[in-house]
Amino acid sequence: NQLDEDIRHGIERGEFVPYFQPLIDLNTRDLAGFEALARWNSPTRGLVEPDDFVPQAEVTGLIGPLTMSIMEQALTEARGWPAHLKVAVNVSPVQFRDLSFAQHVMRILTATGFPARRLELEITEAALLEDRDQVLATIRSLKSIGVSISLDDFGTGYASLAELDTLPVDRIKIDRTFITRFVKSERTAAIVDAIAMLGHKLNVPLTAEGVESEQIRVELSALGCSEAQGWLYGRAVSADTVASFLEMRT
Ligand code: G
Ligand code: G
Ligand code: MN
Ligand code: NA
Repeated sequence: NQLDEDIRHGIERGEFVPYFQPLIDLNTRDLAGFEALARWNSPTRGLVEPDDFVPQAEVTGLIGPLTMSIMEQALTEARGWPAHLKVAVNVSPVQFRDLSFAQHVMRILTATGFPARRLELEITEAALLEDRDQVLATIRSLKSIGVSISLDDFGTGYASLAELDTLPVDRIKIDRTFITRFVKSERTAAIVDAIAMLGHKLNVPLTAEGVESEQIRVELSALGCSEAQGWLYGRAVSADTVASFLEMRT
């Protein structure tokens, strides 16, 4: 189909680029790094958001090359940033089932010279549903070279709490639907409380996504959330915008 063809050619022509959304350390209130979010700079469609191409690319297998291209560009950019900043990259569940994925990541780390310990890969709970042993093997080999793994969109997926028990994740990202609602709804607040408690007990730090107000930030800090991301701090912006922002601060 046309979309598929356009995505394929778009990858070849370098139309897919990373945008970057700031991650804030809630303890120091300082910038902790950025999450890379793919954007499609299409000559015919304009600037396209992931919801309009990621699902299609997952079906056709193009998500692999697309994400690796985003990762490589993001790490190339990030090499010029201050050395304490990390980069988070979204990885599709299908990629975690690919036995060569960890090697691809290592190749990109070597090629870009970006340190593994500053790279965080975000997986969603859906990754855990199929081929669990393979997914675990991939996670283990990535962790063995120093890459960290975070569980994205937590609370909306299908992973049972029992799976969290055996899954070696370094961070949990609370889905933004909970965060945007929780100051307005006691039920949602109870759920966020429970997730915060879970993070503490499992000794896994939490990131809150979708932080849109100072009031939400205060409540999350009180709950012991260590990192935040959202429009309160900034939307995803181009690499050039990040570069000039970072230059201004130093
Ligand atoms: O920026 P936006 O909120 O539209 O991104 C929506 C979602 O799209 C992200 O949460 C992430 O799950 C997915 N996504 C963004 N960039 C990439 C990418 O490079 N690779 C993969 N596999 N998913 C991505
Ligand atoms: O990886 P993930 O699918 O969570 O990507 C983050 C998505 O969340 C992006 O599509 C981005 O546009 C969106 N987003 C980021 N910050 C906020 C926010 O503060 N509020 C809302 N409503 N959406 C946000
Ligand atoms: Mn994400
Ligand atoms: Na998310």
